[in-house]
Amino acid sequence: MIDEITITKAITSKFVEKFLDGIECDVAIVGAGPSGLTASYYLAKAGFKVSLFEKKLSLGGGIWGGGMMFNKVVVQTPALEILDDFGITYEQFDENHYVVDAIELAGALIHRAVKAGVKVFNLTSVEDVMIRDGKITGLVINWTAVEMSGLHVDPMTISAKAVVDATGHDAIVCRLVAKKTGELELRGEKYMHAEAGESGVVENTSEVFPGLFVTGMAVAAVYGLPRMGPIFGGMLLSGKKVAELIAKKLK
Ligand code: 48F
Repeated sequence: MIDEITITKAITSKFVEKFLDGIECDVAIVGAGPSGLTASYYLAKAGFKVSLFEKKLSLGGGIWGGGMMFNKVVVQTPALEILDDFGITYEQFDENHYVVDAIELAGALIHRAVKAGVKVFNLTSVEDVMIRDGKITGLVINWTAVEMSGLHVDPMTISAKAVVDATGHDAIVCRLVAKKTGELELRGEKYMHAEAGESGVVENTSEVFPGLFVTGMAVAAVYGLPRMGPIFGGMLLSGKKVAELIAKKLK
């Protein structure tokens, strides 16, 4: 027999169990676009406890719409090994450009991240950071619905040994740290130049403040790099690189 109250109890208890476990993590990732999802997967696979916070209902960030709503994206040769790790299909267009279905890319990144053990909290906005002795020690979170409706409800906190800003063009976490500490400067994303943007994002993926790492388009916002449009290899490579940097630091 199916019972409505059992359904309510099952959802509530299992969500609270997940939330309680996710409150104290090794790595807190903010933003579930291509870079955040990739980073979360490699970190969870390496055995770290990862909580991923996404303000929207669905994960995937800027993947779904491809280029100008044509739901295909381009990936360059060096990132093919990441597509292989995720079991994502690609089609060669010329010697360095490969085409990936945006829906398969988003779906596979999400699926593999969750299967690797990443705890995903969607509908959750990061609105501030916690700092102790000059180092980021956690995040301040609230339901996106609270923020959207302008309700006067206090947020709550989670702790992490490392935090990743994967919030894309807005670089929200870096922006907060810059504003509140005066110890970080955001140069702002520049004009379109796909080649320079792609390599620059990967090269500059780094720890920008003690305990705070940056990946994906947020790197361009911090370091003043060009944008690159619907080519996604740099996002995947940056996500993998930030996972490696954090793994090295935490181990
Ligand atoms: O924008 P997004 O996809 O970031 P990304 O991983 O990838 C960029 C590409 O999609 C594309 C591009 C590639 O050439 O230019 O734009 O750098 O994903 C960022 C995610 O962060 C979420 C946001 O909803 C999106 O899904 N996000 C932003 N602010 C917050 C947040 C916040 N305060 N709290 C939680 N999530």
